[in-house]
Amino acid sequence: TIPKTQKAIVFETSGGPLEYKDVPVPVPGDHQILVNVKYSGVCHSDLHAWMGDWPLPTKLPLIGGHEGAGVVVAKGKNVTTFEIGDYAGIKWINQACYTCEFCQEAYEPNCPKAQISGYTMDGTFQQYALADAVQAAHIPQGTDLSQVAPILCAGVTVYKAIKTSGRKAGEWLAVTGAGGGLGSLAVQYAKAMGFRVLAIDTTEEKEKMCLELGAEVFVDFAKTDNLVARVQEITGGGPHGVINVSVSEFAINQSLEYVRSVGTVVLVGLPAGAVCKSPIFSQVARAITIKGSPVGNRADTQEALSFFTRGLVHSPIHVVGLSELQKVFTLMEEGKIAGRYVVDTSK
Ligand code: 8ID
Ligand code: ZN
Repeated sequence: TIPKTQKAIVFETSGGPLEYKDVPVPVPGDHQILVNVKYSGVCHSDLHAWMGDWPLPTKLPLIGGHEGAGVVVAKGKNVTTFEIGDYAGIKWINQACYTCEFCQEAYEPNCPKAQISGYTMDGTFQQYALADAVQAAHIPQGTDLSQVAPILCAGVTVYKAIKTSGRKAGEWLAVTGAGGGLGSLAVQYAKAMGFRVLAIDTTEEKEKMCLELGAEVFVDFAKTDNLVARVQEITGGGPHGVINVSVSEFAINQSLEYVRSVGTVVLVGLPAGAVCKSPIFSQVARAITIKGSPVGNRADTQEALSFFTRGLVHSPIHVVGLSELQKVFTLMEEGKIAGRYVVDTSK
């Protein structure tokens, strides 16, 4: 039986108090499933949403979260692709229109009518959350729901970003922010896809983790005087591609300098108010490509999940109760998280 009320983390104003309290359990619309969220990853985008630091307003009051893994407990009358008891994943893109020019070409993250979990609608920092049945991810029975949660945003996003780079197996791929949530998965997807991975981040804990996850080299940005020269030296002229998942304008602009000629820089991390400033002479003469990459579509999601299900990537997670979300945001703000925090909604 589905309860009438449930626990959630709610904020009324941007950056305002995160209240752990009872809220009503939502009722699914005709096209929606109601998911009993067991675990939700905590993405740095949730911190941006709470702070309200992007030029896109959130719904207020808001229940954040967009890496939710759980069990379908109810569904609307038009839903034919999920049954009660199925495992489902709630992603950043909760719903799209499927008719605009972008949806027609499967660029659902660019749909102007897309609904975003934990941003334009309530997300997964609650025990029961809604998802559009077309957009919700199908997760195989028997999957560890705490482990799979980060794949639903971090995994999909970095897998898509690596594909977007258009780079080939055997080439060097640098990852800035390699020790964080997206980065720790980017290192593994890149390795599984045949790249030589150069991980950039700081602290010995993140260095150890990145090397264990398959990075060939780790460069500590806080301990390296001339990072551009060091990265070019290690890679014999610069990495062929860079996946920027750091929350640092400085790191992103630096990647334009050390990337190899004819290389590709992919922008994923979204530091507030940041500008990517590419010197035109250098970009033209060195034939550098710069691409932006927002999450992924349904096919990217199922592909990214398949890498996980086959054991090619795993999530380096720390599990805490949903009630401790504030603590997780504080650690994230301080750059102290190696891997990903996942909240257990039952605590
Ligand atoms: O669809 C998208 N484009 C998308 C999807 C999901 C997340 C974008 N994001 C964005 C988030 O909003 C956030 O801005 O990607 C960024 C990273 O998210 P995350 O991985 O969840 O954040 P994290 O776990 O805090 O990791 C960030 C890492 O960057 C490192 C930190 O040490 C941390 O490990 N870092 C920083 I800050 N400065 C650095 C620097 N100069 C750096 N690493 C290398 N060089
Ligand atoms: Zn995210």
